[in-house]
Amino acid sequence: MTLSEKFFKKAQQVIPGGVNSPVRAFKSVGGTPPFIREAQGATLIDVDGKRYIDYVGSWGPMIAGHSHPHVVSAIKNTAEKGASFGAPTYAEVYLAQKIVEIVPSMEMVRLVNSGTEATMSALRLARAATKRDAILKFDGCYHGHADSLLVSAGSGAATFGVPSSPGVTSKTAEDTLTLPFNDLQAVDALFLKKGMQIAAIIVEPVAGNMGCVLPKPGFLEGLRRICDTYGALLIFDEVMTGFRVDRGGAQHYYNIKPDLTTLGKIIGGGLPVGAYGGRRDLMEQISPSGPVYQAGTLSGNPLATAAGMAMIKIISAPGFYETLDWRTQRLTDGISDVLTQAGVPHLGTRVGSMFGLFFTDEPVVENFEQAARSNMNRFNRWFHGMLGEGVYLAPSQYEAGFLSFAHTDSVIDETLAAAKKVAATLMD
Ligand code: HOZ
Repeated sequence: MTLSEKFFKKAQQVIPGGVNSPVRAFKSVGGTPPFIREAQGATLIDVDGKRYIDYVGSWGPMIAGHSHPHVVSAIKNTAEKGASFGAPTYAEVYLAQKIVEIVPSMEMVRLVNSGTEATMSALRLARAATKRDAILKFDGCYHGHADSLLVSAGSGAATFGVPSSPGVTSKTAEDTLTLPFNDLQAVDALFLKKGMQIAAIIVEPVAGNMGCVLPKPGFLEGLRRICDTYGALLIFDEVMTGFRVDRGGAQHYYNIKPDLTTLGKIIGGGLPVGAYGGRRDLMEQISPSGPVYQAGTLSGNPLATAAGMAMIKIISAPGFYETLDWRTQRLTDGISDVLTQAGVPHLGTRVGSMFGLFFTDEPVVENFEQAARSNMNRFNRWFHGMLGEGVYLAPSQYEAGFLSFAHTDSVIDETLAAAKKVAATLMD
């Protein structure tokens, strides 16, 4: 029995499913998740001493690679001066200022502790500002685990076949309208009927929780137009895409201005963080400047803020995103080549350093239904094959992959050599 197996067995006695976030349990792919001992650069090392090239990157935050020395020293230096005060610090202002400077639509920002907190707070604000109850989300998009967002959700909810969770009251679910991602006609038709009841459209501008699914040309622009026509707010959930697909996020990449944006992951440098922000007239409705209540003891936590600031400095180096972009292109092209050579039907997707791979015959994957039609069995064999070769991919077809700056050419070569071996076994 490996140490990971021992730990997993013990964990299941005291933690539901043995994990603190469902997808980590490997339930859909089977087997035991490696328990991680440490990580450096592009590499994870598990408790049994096995090394993996990591394409999960803590599900997005580790864009500079694990244990980047600048992030580590920012955390160390800050910890020596106190971990939390529950009182304002200047570092929060500095981070907020940086975010507002970099993300085109954000005039003000409130720091919170997770992406879930960010999305649920943004929705509360949208409802308060528009005095409407309903929201529209898209099937397979995941916006955290707040009640109103656990309807037709992606990520773990889709992976485990419970996209609409028990425990969410039917009254709450009623206010969450859902449509297929990328179906602008359906959005137009819904707004024609119910437009004046809808407070907001919330969308992952690049969906990263049903695999990586790109917006069709015109889709995001169409959402903007519809929101403007009906006085609804457009919320971009950029927890995953923010500072990832581009320094200014998907909104900069696609040149669309949402009313509100949610962030997380990279802006905490690997520590727990979230943020929501946008138009000043909206954000000024947040307590204590306005009546919409939202609070948190650890919000703007000094350690998370310091790690986030260090991370933003690293990613602001000239050429950072260009380098990530071509390295990711090299990786995804390389994987596609070896799968094609082995006769494995597949479809690769990518924006910046975020990527996906569907084992499918279909020429495009534009929504959850198409993503769900891909060959899960083949994905599982791919996943375990790669893991066996020392490449750690997300353990679900419904997740995206992430590359970091530490994934150098030689790391990518190593990955492609593993992919070639595994691809050769997939059609047996
Ligand atoms: N739902 C997260 C990714 N989309 C997984 C988070 C985790 O397990 O850490």
